[in-house]
Amino acid sequence: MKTDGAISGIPAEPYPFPFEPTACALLVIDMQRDFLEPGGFGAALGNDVALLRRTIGPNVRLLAAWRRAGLAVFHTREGHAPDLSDLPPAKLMRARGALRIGDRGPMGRILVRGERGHEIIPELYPLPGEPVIDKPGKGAFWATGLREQLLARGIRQLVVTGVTTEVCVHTTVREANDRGFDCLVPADATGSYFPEFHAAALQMISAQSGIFGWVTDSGQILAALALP
Ligand code: TIU
Repeated sequence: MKTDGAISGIPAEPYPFPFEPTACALLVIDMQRDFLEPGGFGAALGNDVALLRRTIGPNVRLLAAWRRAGLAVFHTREGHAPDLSDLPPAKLMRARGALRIGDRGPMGRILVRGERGHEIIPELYPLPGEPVIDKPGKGAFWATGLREQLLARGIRQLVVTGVTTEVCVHTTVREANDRGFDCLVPADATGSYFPEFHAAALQMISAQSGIFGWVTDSGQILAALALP
């Protein structure tokens, strides 16, 4: 990984990330059964969930380090009210495979709050006190109040992990960037059903001098957190 010795921070593309731990939240995007386990929304769209499961280990390690350091952790879940009143017809009509949002599958109704498939996977289950942002869209800032919650805690930087790289992670990073947050994305803690989209999405973040943010690996962030 290329680093610029003149700038201190976490080694990243396109240059080191100026990490300020107490102003930096870990934002774990949509690590839900519906995306990572068989029988959920991802699988219903025809995807192989195994492609996302390699992100679990890096997220477990990052989350543990973040908690140990006493830093801010936010989780998100994509999903809808049981009456689907927050589901735009356009989203319902386009995301259709074997099952549609709201249909009953092996883990309950697809992408509906309160159902088993909507839950965050047990490996990454939120601790009491860690905010869980329920979002009806792909981005974590739309219709959620996330920006206000981050600002209230003095957060200016985000380490954004989770799934999928080119959909909810990317949309969130773009939204955060426009709202003035610096985003660092660890490549191994994000994943896609389409490896080529994963690679391209990460390149899009760091290209053009970091047009949307920085890209690194979880190991670099763990090393930074281990420093005294
Ligand atoms: N969380 C998230 O990325 N939602 C998606 O629908 N992703 C897909 O890749 N389909």
